[in-house]
Amino acid sequence: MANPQQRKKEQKKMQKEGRLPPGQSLTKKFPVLHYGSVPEVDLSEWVFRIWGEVEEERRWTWEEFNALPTREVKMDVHCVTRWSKFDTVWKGVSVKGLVEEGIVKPLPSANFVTQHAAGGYTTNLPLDIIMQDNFLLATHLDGEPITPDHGYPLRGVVGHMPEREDMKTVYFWKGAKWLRGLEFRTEDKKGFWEEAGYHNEGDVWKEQRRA
Ligand SMILES: Nc1nc2c(c(=O)[nH]1)N[C@H]1C(S)=C(S)[C@@H](COP(=O)(O)O)O[C@H]1N2
Ligand SMILES: [Mo]
Repeated sequence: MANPQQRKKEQKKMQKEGRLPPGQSLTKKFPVLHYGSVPEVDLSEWVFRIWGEVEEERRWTWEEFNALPTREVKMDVHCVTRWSKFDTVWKGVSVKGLVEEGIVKPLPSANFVTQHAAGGYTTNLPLDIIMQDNFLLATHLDGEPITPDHGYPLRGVVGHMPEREDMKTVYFWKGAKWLRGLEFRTEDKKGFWEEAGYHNEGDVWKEQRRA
């Protein structure tokens, strides 16, 4: 386990490199945070859906989902409760990739996307952010399937890619664990924590924690 001195040293390094957002501190652990309990999953009944403002609705079984093209993305994830975890490597399906390959076709009327999770959790983002390289429908973290606590078998993930100043980075709550579908929408609709008073946009660098 990391000793406190080592943690401080690494935090300083990240700060120097401009990778530590305001009000955050580095953790070597991976805290578990969610409302409610960890849902049971039966992969034989699992279905992932994309619906709403798209040319055609999509549905994939677990097997079909795993046949979609995947990407690996290294990111720093920043939780609104002030911990940051650096250089996490996620593998999964990119929405940008699905759109580029013509597998999903958003209508011109699509402006926002709501992630829907098992158990009713939702979170909302502009389509622009869902289409960035730092948003992934992730099945794996650091080479291993995501654990049940962290969203098995699939979660939304959004984080900071240090070399990519062009992309907006939002807090980690904007990635739904136990993700079951994406709803493309014309109008924005606040999700679970956004309704509870978290900032609707949640930009990490602007410290948009609460509304
Ligand atoms: N389904 C679901 N996803 C969720 C949440 C939740 O309550 N339910 N909480 C969010 C919050 S507030 C955070 S900080 C992150 C935490 O992810 P972790 O437990 O993997 O660290 O998950 C987000 N995704
Ligand atoms: Mo959170």
